[in-house]
Amino acid sequence: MAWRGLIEEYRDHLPVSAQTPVVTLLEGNTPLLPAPRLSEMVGASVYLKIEGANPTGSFKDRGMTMAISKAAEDGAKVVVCASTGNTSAAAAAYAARAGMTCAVLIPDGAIALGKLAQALILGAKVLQIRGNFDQALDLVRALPNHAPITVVNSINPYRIEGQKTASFEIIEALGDAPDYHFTPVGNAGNITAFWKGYREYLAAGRSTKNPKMMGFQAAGAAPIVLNHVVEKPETIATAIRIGNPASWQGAIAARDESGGVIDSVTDDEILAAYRLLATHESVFCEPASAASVAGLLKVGVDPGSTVVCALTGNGLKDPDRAISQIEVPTAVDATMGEILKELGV
Ligand code: AN7
Repeated sequence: MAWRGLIEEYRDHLPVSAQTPVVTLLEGNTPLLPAPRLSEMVGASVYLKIEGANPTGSFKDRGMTMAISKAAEDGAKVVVCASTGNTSAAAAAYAARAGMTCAVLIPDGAIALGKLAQALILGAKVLQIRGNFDQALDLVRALPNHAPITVVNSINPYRIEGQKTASFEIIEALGDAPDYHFTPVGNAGNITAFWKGYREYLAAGRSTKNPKMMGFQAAGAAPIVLNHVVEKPETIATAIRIGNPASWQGAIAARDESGGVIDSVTDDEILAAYRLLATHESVFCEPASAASVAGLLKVGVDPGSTVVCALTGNGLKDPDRAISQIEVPTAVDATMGEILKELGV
């Protein structure tokens, strides 16, 4: 049977009813791709959860189908989010599908070009604020006090509900939970949701164990690792350039309850993992996503264990970063002689 989107597929595990108008772009059901070369490097069975295969190119679609469906059920006409980019693209897409107005607040000049293009072409009202993500989120939190508007950031609990379904899919694909789950941490909704999904499937008898939750922040934006707010977060992984995560407590709980780790990786480590994923595993993800694999390469795992790394967003989101990592070819003459000379074959 054809995939019906994650609300229909996981209805029994989600806070929806027959009255909920389901707003879906058939998100979810993303590949869990074996990673043979990484597996050899770390001495374990490594799988990549390709969340960039979602309709708008990131895991945010999972939370957004829930948030917008519930907003529609409540009769909302206008939704808003603060975003480092992917949430704004997802909110714009699902709001457009539901016939709602979507407003997004993004940090001026600090989101990847593909994400800005998406939010704009999908018809969102985009406000680039002179400030960072944390300031944008503070404004968004307060907006409902001033106007009839529904916040669809992950402080909206329906977002976490949708995002937890990625863990259900992982357990179904592997036949059980993995031993370790590596994921990037920005606003920390993602690690909170993955952990909720694993716990719920264990409680439902669908798995026999929970994984250790391994979260990785960028070194210049690592408030949870440092145990204090970072006023001026900096990293090339703009998706996770966040200094005061909304789901901070959720991330701590995931770490402590699972016996896991929240650590940081440098921009150089992130970029090395980003290139390695492309050249060794044929996966072009965005830099923030590569933080999970950078984390795996940094801390390692017990030999022979089963490991899932969440690759949260598509590489095409951030074309500028990809181009900055390679040597851009110069033009050659359109003759066979030139082509053969250049190819060296
Ligand atoms: C590709 O879009 O926060 O820890 O506003 O886009 O749940 O925040 C994006 C975050 C990882 C971190 N990977 O997830 C936003 C936003 C990618 C992301 C994260 C984000 P959270």
